[in-house]
Amino acid sequence: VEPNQAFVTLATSDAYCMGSLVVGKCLRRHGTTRKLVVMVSPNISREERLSLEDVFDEVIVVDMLNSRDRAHLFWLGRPDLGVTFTKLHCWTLTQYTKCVFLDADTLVLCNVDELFEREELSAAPDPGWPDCFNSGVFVFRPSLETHSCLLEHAKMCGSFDGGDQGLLNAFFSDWAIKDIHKHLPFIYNLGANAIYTYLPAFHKYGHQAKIVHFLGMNKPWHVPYQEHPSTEVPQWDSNRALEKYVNLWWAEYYGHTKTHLN
Ligand code: UPG
Repeated sequence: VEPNQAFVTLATSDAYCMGSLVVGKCLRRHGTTRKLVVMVSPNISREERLSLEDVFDEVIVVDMLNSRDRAHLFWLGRPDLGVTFTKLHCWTLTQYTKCVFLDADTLVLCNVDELFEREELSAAPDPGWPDCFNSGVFVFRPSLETHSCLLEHAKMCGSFDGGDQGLLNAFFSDWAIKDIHKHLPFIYNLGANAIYTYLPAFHKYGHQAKIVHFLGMNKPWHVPYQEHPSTEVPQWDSNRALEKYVNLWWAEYYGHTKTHLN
């Protein structure tokens, strides 16, 4: 057990709490030896908070930060994502020396503790613009100094997408070219949309996936749970491939998955 290292996630609404709960449950099920931390905003319900306390070592209440950057969020097509600035608070968790941040809409498929061998700021390429990293999965070192530099940067320059990802890419701006060790393989942050955009690659490499990320508007908690999904997934059907992960997400949510390590 590594008491100085933690996985960290974030939820600012009850819907995203469902996602965070699944992140915590799948990390536990796959036998992580690291601490589990969830940052929540003060508005989440008592029920959601109690279920998070069952799974996480720490449930930390943080202030909601919002970029309120309507113009850039408009280009992103996601007016709701200004609150992702709240993610920046993860740098204040200085009771840990190294952490891995996971968005609430990620699903961990196996033990990924080896991510702690990486340095700040390690992340996988964003499927939409691979010279930017996707900020749904990243390795970082908590530091109050970095935290205040990030807030200062946000104040001075804003974010080119209105959310945390634009800000973090501008701040850690040499990520694309400086150090290949800081490029996590795509299998640590398999954007669900990549299944549609490069289906042959998904067929070749998809079985190696370690973390699936349901980025974009459609989240697994918006999709009804199929108690008895068909097990046959036709090779050519990207919808069905995605359905398999959505069902696994619900199985984690309800605790229907096997508890032994695999
Ligand atoms: N989040 C909340 N409440 C919200 C919105 C977001 O808690 O109302 C948290 C949550 O942990 C979520 C994360 O912020 O998973 C990112 O938001 P999400 O809606 O999942 O964004 P994505 O669709 O994944 O979009 C991308 C990146 C993401 C980045 C975001 C904004 O994948 O990592 O935060 O763009 O730059």
